[in-house]
Amino acid sequence: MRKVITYGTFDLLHYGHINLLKRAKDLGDYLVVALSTDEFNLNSKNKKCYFSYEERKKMLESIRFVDLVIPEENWEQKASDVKEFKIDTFVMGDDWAGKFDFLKEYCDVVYLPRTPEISTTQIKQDLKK
Ligand code: C2G
Repeated sequence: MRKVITYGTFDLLHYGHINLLKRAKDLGDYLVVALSTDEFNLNSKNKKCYFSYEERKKMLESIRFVDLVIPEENWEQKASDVKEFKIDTFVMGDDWAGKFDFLKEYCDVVYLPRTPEISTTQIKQDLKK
């Protein structure tokens, strides 16, 4: 069984996230999503989420090609996650291209093209208009 992992905040879940998750799942048989906790978002990513971790987790778990959601609590956990969950492929959108190449020591590393025109920031800005 080929296992894939990806990381993110996934706030205001949108079709750009879904496109990423679908392509990530297509690279294996089992998809783990490491979901940024509220504390990690606030303290380390300067993101204030609209939905709480529990609400974002529930939404991700309802996506049929997501098999497991775990918490992302810090920047340093990726290598241990890859080992602990016996991950074959690490996937991120290409806004992160090159940033996680150190993981090539443990698994394949794939950066997928982002879906253009959509982002949580854009949604928030549009709704303000
Ligand atoms: N994404 C995408 N297309 C978009 C928006 C997002 O492909 N239009 C991808 C991002 O590239 C990322 C994933 O969807 O791979 C989740 O996006 P975010 O929730 O914005 O994730 P981010 O805040 O970049 O967190 O340790 C890694 C970080 O937790 C990544």
